[in-house]
Amino acid sequence: MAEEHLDELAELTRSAGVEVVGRAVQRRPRPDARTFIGSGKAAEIRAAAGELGADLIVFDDDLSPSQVKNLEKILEVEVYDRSALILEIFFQRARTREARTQVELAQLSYMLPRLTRQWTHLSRQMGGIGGRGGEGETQLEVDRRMMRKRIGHLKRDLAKIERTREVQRRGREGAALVALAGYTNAGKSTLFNRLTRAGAKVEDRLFATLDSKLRRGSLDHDGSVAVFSDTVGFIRKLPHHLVASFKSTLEEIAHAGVVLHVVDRSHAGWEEQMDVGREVLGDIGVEAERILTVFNKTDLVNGQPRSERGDGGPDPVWVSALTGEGVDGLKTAIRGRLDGSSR
Ligand SMILES: Nc1nc2c(ncn2[C@@H]2O[C@H](COP(=O)(O)OP(=O)(O)OP(=O)(O)O)[C@@H](O)[C@H]2O)c(=O)[nH]1
Ligand SMILES: [Mg+2]
Repeated sequence: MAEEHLDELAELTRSAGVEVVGRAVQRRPRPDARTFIGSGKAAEIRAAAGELGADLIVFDDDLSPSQVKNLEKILEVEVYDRSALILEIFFQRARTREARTQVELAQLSYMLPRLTRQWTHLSRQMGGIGGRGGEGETQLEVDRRMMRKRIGHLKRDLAKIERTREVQRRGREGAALVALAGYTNAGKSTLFNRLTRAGAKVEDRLFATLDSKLRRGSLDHDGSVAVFSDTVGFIRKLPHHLVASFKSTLEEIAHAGVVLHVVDRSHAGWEEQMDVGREVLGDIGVEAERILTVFNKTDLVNGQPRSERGDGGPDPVWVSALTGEGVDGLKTAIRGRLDGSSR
């Protein structure tokens, strides 16, 4: 399990544009309060990092602000935890105003208790906001005050964007909404393009999609259509600041009549990824009856019985978004669900 999780962390790191040169695993009954991994292991990693010329060390678990500080002192390189890395990827990817606002809000909330460290792109964004405060206020207090002010501002902005979204949603009433959801890199955008002929960006890297996209697609030859939505993917231990900030984006999924839960069936960790998907869907209020499980990338799966059942739920639909195999059957299944539901 640890190795699989580190494989994913390596993928995340590469997705942030950083080359991976080594990895290390520490097993201990409980984390060390000061350094998380213990000072012996830290010394070991410092030596390895020196040899490999590493200038960044990423931890798969979340670290407390003081653990990051202590580790950076011992390791003498920059230390990121999992949340910081994911936030960095989101920052790099955010394009629309909504996504940028959501990411900045999540980052500032993450940063607030950690104000002792620098985050270069943050200082760039924060430039020009606020100003020096009252007498006797330390730079740190000024920074904190500026941040809180900025957080308040971003929250108001987001609320405005959400109201616009709500209006758009009402304007769309009538057409059935089918949301694609699931683990990052499962193939949601590829399937979305198949279903709608849209040109959503498809990439073999994590979190290629951040913004939601809506597009009409036909469900059969006699003109029945649905509106499909493609949106941000899920991941194990998604930072809660991000979940809070992306609430409105995720609500797009919560409003759907049918949710296609896309699972990369060729992935070694597909079962865990499917569990994460179900958990997130449950958290945002999607009942099991609205979920249609889609096993994707079946062109990469050999010799599996196509009728294999999930864990007692209705049969998953097997497709290959890449080759198009099974997509007609999926459309039939979607129609069946939409006809069966009261919407
Ligand atoms: N072999 C195979 N590859 C696929 C299939 N579907 C998607 N892929 C590949 O999987 C990678 C990820 O596809 P995306 O559609 O970007 O995945 P996504 O779920 O939208 O990912 P994020 O937006 O990053 O969460 C790409 O390299 C696709 O070409 C499939 O059915 N078979
Ligand atoms: Mg995508």
